[in-house]
Amino acid sequence: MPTIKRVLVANRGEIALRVIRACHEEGLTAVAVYSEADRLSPHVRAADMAVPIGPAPAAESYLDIAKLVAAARDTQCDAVHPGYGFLSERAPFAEAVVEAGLVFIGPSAAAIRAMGDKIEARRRMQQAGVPVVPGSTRAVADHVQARAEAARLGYPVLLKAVAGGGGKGMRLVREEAELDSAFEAATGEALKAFGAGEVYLEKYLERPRHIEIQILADSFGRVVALGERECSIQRRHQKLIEEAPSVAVTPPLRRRMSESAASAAGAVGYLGAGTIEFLLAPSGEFYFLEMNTRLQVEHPVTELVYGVDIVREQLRVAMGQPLRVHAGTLQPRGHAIECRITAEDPANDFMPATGVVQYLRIPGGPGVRWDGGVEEGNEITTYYDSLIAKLIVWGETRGVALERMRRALRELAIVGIPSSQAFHLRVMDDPEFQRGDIDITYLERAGARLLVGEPSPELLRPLAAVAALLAEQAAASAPTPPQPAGPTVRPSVWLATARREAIGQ
Ligand code: MV4
Repeated sequence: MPTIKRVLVANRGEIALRVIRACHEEGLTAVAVYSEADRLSPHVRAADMAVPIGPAPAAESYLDIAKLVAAARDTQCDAVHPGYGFLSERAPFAEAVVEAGLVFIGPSAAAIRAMGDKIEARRRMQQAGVPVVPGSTRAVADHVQARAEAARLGYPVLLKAVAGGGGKGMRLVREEAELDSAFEAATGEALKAFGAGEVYLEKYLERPRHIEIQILADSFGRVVALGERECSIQRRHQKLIEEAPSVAVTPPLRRRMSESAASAAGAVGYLGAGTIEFLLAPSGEFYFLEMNTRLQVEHPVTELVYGVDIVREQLRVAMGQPLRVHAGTLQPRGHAIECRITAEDPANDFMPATGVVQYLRIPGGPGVRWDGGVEEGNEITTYYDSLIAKLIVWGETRGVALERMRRALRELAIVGIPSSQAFHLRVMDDPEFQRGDIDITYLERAGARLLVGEPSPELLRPLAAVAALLAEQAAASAPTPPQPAGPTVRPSVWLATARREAIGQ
């Protein structure tokens, strides 16, 4: 049984902090790594030790396998947690960690590899009795093969990269006339993105939901499914809002999808936390899409409705301990919603924004969870993704959760950088979202009505500044209240803004 006392957290931001917290609750020490851009990040201070791993560009820091393995060795770590993104689904990283005599907190390199090859994954799933979308069993080598395969499946078809995932190298083909150029485009994009140009074909499903099943597997051969997450609200293959459970999944459907997901995990000898993505067609049929062999961004909604700490279970499994969850007793309780608060400007086509977080008011109160990795004074740069935090709420019903999310979104204040906050509020207010009437085309279709009426910062700044000045004047003319002992109160950001504006700077 592997003894683990110290874990290297090979990641940054909110997920590094999330993993460090789990380590501490499990009685383990945690070692952070950080690039030059992340010197002042909360995850660095939360850890028991922190190792600098190089310059800001990820290729020279968070993606450098040799540096991460060396950091783990130098600090006498026993295990490495990869988080999500970066090296989390790179088989060579899992191999390098194991070769260095450390535990990789995740599945085997072989399982990562099998699921990374989309045709191999489809083959294995079919063998395990998991429904897959009708499609090719081999890569299509040229236009001739592509035409024959598309004719067999019937249009519309999707060209997908064999090494793909995340929508890269994917092309929708509605009729034969479009096939040749789509084949060229998909091949070129796949080659550029993955260094492998092979593509294959699938029948295109119209307006499905994206539903995924969380699984956990231990080294005693037990696989447990923790129900579904509804992840249909996406933009350019970036999820923005996730919830659990899905309004479209009935208990019998949940049972069938969970059984499929558990077979899928069993088929590759899976270990730890993983996710099976499905497309749920309007007909009610579901199809395997891909397996994510890592912890996912949206794992907290599952944690809240199942009362399970997925990261602590990952750590336990890696230590050779049995899962603490039992398939027979699992029932979703209530409803959870997650909004990804990103430094992106919805009014400007969701362009990633950069800048310093000058002021941050974090929502709280009953049923509210904030998984963040940024604090006041931190700079959001273009080196990494634009996630500021995940705001997650729980309620007894979907309606209560929705109201709670609105309340929490109103409590949130972020000054210094544009964010998706107001956009999320508009989604919460949208009747279609409220009815649960969503599929993967929701954001595209709802786009315009979700974007209207955003007050511009140019309008808000002087208004806020005037409000701050008036408040200061009111305070000055009021009788002086007794001053509490303790640190001096910091001047308001708005007051500073007002003074700056007043002197024309
Ligand atoms: C599909 C599909 C429809 N039919 N496959 C997008 C990313 C990659 N994981 C697979 N994707 C899709 N595959 C078939 N046969 C539609 C998508 C898709 C999608 C899937 C999930 C969530 C959002 C999406 C947005 C566009 C397309």
